[in-house]
Amino acid sequence: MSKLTNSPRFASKLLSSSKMPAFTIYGSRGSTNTDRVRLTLAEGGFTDYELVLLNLQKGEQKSAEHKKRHPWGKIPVLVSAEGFTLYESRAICKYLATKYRFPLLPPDSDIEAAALFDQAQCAEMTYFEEPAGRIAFEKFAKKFIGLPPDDAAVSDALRSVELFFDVAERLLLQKDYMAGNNFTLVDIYYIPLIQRLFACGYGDIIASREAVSAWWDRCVNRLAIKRLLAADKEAALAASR
Ligand SMILES: N[C@@H](CCC(=O)N[C@@H](CS)C(=O)NCC(=O)O)C(=O)O
Repeated sequence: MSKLTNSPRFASKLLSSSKMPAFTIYGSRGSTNTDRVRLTLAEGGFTDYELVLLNLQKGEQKSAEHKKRHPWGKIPVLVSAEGFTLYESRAICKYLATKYRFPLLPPDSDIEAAALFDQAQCAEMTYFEEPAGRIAFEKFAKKFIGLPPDDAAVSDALRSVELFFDVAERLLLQKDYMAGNNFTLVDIYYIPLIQRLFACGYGDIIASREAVSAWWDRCVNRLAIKRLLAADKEAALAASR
């Protein structure tokens, strides 16, 4: 287990300050679910937290200690200075955006906008995450555990992701972002797995669709997101040298 500061540079120095951070995020290097939370914090400009990295290959997420934080033994988990514990990346992102007032959610007073946000979040979780996650697992994660990808599973998942973005293309011709005309958490939710699609050589799924590609550019060209992604890329390169 290693403790990092929240510096935009993923590989940063050990905490030396005695001041208690507002909360700790238990995550892992290269975890798309952890990155969803890190991107939310970066967009909110929030830095008063500690990132504790668990080594998934060593099974640190299944330790009795971690299972007290996450009963299914997964990451990410947030533990506040007061001891409030929360798991599930999207629940953590929404909690953070609400508590620290990041402008990433529709106002509660706009019932229709809030419902459209929920709808967009459900679409991302139901139709996108599973096939995109399968591709990331087969083509990316399996490399690190020395297993070959299941090519049939990849082809099947690719078909589902293509179909998903055919629909998204039509929707994004009518609006700038997934939940409407404002950038929200739902747009952030897509970023880590789409990055994996690019890393696995499937970026054309995004680039070949005009409205989807324009949406993606709008998302990744946001200053805070661009900075975090660039710092992670640099850290990953340094780690591979
Ligand atoms: N739906 C959960 C998924 C959590 C999850 O599957 N995390 C992965 C890392 S990205 C994990 O902990 N894998 C290790 C394991 O399953 O043992 C979320 O959004 O937080």
